[in-house]
Amino acid sequence: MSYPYQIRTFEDYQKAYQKSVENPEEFWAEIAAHFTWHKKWDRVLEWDFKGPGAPIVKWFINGKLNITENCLDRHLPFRGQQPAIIWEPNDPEEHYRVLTYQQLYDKVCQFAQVLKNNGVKKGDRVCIYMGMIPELPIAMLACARIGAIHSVVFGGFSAQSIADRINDAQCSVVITCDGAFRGNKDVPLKSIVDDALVQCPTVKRVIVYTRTRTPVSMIKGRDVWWEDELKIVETQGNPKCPAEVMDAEDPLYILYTSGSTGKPKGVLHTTAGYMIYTNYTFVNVFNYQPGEIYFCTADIGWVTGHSYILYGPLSAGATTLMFEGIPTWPDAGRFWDIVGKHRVNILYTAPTAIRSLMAHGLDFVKNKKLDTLRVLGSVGEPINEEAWQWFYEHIGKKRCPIVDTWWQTETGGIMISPIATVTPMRPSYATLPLPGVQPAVMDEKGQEIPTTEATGNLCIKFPWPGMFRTTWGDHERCRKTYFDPYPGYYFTGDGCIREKDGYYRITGRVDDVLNVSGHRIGTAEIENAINMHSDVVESAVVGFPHPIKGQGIYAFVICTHLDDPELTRKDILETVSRVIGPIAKPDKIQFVKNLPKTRSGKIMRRILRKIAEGEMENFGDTTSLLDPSVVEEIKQGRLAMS
Ligand code: 6R9
Repeated sequence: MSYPYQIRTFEDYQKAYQKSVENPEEFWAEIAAHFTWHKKWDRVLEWDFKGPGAPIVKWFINGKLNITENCLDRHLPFRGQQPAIIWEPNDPEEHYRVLTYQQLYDKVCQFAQVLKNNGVKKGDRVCIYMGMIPELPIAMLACARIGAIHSVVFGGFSAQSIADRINDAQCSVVITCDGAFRGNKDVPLKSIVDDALVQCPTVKRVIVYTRTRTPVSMIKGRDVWWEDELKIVETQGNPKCPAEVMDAEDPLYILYTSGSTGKPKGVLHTTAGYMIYTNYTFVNVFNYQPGEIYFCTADIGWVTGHSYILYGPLSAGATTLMFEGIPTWPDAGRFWDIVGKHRVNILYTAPTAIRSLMAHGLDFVKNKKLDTLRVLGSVGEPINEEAWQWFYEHIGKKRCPIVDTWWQTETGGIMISPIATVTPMRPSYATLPLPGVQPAVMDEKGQEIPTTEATGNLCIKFPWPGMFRTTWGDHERCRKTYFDPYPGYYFTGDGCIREKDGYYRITGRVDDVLNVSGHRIGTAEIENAINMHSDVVESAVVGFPHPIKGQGIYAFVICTHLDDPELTRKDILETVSRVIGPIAKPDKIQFVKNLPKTRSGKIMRRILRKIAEGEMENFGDTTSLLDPSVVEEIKQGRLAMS
């Protein structure tokens, strides 16, 4: 298969873009025609960003299909023997695994049958909490095969976070492993699930895959082994598992993400639009050529893994490499060893990883076989110029274009990005919108800025097929969060600058969402967790610039008593770890007596942000402060810390 809709020149891009704006329905229908459908759609698009039921977004109305037939079955006749997934284990001494399209298909069908045997039906929600092993995508695809909705929870989240997500989606089944290897650590996934399930009455079945041989307790009537269940399917004679025929708008998955309020939102993606959009953007942004080895270093627990380890690449018949471990183990040369070992052509990673590897020095890059690399990509946060240059020079050897891809869990796929080999690059710019994407930059009054040159908040004014449809169980919240701030527009939560030539530079979140090592975490979520500690009266969390993580977490905390600050600090970190997960642990905790509040009782985070940055002047307008002496006190405390 080659890709008839692959953009090869800048002129191609301009033409495609123009058509996607002038005639979006025809534009997407032509692309959709290259997929496998049980029944063609009646109409391409129905939408409303503004009315009382907004958002309403439906693509390929009444079209019928199954995404796994597009990711697996349709590739079998001519690339059944081609690797679909190459899996590199945590420990480089352990043998890697290769699953051809045929093998992946067989395993997905088999496990889909396991799910059926365990009572899973179309529309049921299945929580998946696993490490980065091939059984994770197998479990996801098996869900999609039978029409169940997967909800993958990142392996770094705590029992409490899992429980919240399971309860919000009312999952009936959990798929997990005994444990996961990450660097020199062994994370006891099953026992974390056990802790979570104490609070989850809807879960009737837990399927456990053996990875680490960590001892686990299996609860009779609830827990079963993946391997035993497969044997049952074999004794049933491995019945064929036909794909459930799904409506274009049937839900595919829920993925929880942080916003500015305390409770994570279940972002819902549906079937056809998501598939077509991830495929189109994968093929174009990375300029993927059939047979190439593509390596995305993300964890499948985040949207990048969903769209660009799994659905985008597999729907395109690509070879996707997944890595179980971490970039710095056994040493900081691991990514480059993997590139050499598997002859990787396209590498998609995150600025935080680049900065961390950069800090380890060039010795880890020396003598690595990087000559197969052709395209590099970055995602998750703005890539600073220094990291960009290092990546370009030392990894890409100035031969490989870098695609700085801006997008979000909600957008489903890449939105603003260079197209590799096509769009002229500019460090720290995500450059131009992809075909189908119509950005708008808003001013302080909430109006769209008409000129090309613009600075303001980034919105999107027309639907694209990959966009989310709602937040699970709470459509109202979806409207309030994303569509109320600028009526008629989807609000991204990001700020941006648009230059004279139309190039976009994304400047980061304008709401109370932090981006820590590329992970989205709401300040309110962290505050809620800190406040659970029995000695804590109140807390305020802000971000501060961090050389490796991009943003670090700074917490200002008021305690009832503070006999041993060091001990309390450790206890608070432990609390946050338990409530959310280690990724949300504050880098700095400053104990304070008061927080700077306005007369109306709002915390003035702007001032706290400055103090966290170490900036002690220029607080701007402070006239609404109730008690200015509070700021003075916090400043003194901050100076005493550093
Ligand atoms: C895909 C993903 C989304 C937030 C987004 C923005 C930031 C992502 C970026 C970027 C600048 C880029 N972000 N890519 N900022 N340049 N290339 O990361 O999804 O976890 O939902 O995060 O990440 O702030 O709003 P998600």
